[in-house]
Amino acid sequence: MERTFAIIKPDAFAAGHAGQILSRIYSEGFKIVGLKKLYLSKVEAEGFYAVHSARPFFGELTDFMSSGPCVVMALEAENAISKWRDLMGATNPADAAEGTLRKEFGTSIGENATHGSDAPETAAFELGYFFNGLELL
Ligand code: 3AN
Repeated sequence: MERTFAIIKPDAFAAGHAGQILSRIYSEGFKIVGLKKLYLSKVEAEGFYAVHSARPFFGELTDFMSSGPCVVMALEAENAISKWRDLMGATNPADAAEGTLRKEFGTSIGENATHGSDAPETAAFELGYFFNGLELL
């Protein structure tokens, strides 16, 4: 079993898609080990995306992630990291495959409905950024 970190981003939450995304998470066989709604500050979003701080879209990305409430989750499954990234689809919704969450709910490369860790090291950092151990029992 593996754990990954996932976000229902502010665009999808504001559009009322959290319920449908949670339904897909269950039907695809993930266990939701942790879940909370948060309204990130700009500084909290910058800390989360620090690895992207040199990218030209860093300001836009952290403005968007602090623009409204989101839902953060710890998901558990076999190969959870790749399984969740497969379910999300490509970063740009225009390139995402049919049936993926970003295809269905994303509107642009920035406002793409969901986030998922891309490797075990990033999953460990991201899970620890938002959840303490007692919240993931
Ligand atoms: P992924 O989330 O699929 O791993 P990354 O790591 O390439 O994608 O991008 C990190 C975040 O930055 C993504 N959540 C994405 O929405 C955002 N992003 C990537 N490219 C752009 C861009 N050109 N303009 C705005 N936001 C972007």
